[in-house]
Amino acid sequence: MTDISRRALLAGAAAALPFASAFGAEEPKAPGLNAHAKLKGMFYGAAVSGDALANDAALMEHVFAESGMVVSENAFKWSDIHPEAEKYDFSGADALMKWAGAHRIPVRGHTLVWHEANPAWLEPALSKTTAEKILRDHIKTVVGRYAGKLVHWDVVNEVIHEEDHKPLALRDTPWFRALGPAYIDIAFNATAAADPNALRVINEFGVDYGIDWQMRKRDQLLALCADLLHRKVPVQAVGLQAHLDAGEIAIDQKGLARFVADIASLGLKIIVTEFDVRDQSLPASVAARDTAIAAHGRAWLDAVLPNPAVLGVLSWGLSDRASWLNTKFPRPDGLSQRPLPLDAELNRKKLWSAMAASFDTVPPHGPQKS
Ligand code: 9MR
Repeated sequence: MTDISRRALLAGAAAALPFASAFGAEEPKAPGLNAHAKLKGMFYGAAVSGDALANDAALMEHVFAESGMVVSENAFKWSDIHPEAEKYDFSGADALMKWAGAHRIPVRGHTLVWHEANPAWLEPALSKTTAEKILRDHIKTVVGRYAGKLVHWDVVNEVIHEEDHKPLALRDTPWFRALGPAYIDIAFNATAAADPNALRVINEFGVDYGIDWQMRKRDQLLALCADLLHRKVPVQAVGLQAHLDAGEIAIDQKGLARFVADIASLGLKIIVTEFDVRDQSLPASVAARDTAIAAHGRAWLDAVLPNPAVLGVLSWGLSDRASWLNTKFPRPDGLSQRPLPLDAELNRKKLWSAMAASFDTVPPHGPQKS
């Protein structure tokens, strides 16, 4: 029996007995974050990079131990999966599907429409006459290939940007310029047609804090969702990215909980899709950073998770050994950030405990479907 198939079998056993370890003496014994989430009818999962999948077996073992869902950090984006107009490259996406299938871990798809991570050919190719067919063909091909295998799709990503002064506060993107707001309807309808069973998500960032622009963005996201639902566009869930900043103001728990309740009252589910807590404005002390990060993350989760419409939480990576934040928001002192549940040596941090404790303290959400 290969190591992978042995683990796949053990995963089933571990799922049946959430507090029984499936591992030998050298492996973590305490239940993973997903076991904590699962007891409350939710899931925990992590984004996986192609590099981790190909080169970091130790990290992937921990992904397996902690996760009840995975998402590819980049492999399903246009730049990876559709690099030339007439050429798809499924190699990265298929590699994650293979790993997840062997480990019996559900996979979510990210993302079908975004203004970033697009191949060079795309923007010049989009015009009023071509864009709809390009979008429909891409979705039919990509969603169709993984139909019945992916549990969610982030259909559109980061479509709100009030500074662009467009209707419904929509972002001015190549898709918007070619098709107007209708590109969102087209994307959701095409996804529903290609895989009716994958949960269709509108994914957004910058709605985490009670600061002016984020409070307006909460209202803009709610208004957009209400408009889509009113016009029978088949959106089913809101993805809250939750890229938090421990140096930001305190979490407005009441306002945040109300925002989540407002999403739920539209009949939409909620998924925390890209949780991490950056620390680039905090002093260097690791102990102080870890404490602040854990408290900040816990405050956010404690406000959001009690809502029964919340299906689960994914963090954007599992271990501090690889995070986008060190490139995008480097610390002035050059130290690595500590945004994720495991440290760079794959040890559980205070943030891990805070996440587990947040799952432990919410009322059960009822049985999980996916
Ligand atoms: O973490 C991702 C990084 O590796 C990529 O270079 C980048 C561009 O594709 O995207 C990062 O992930 C983003 C996600 O897809 C959407 N929300 C924000 C994430 C961080 O930038």
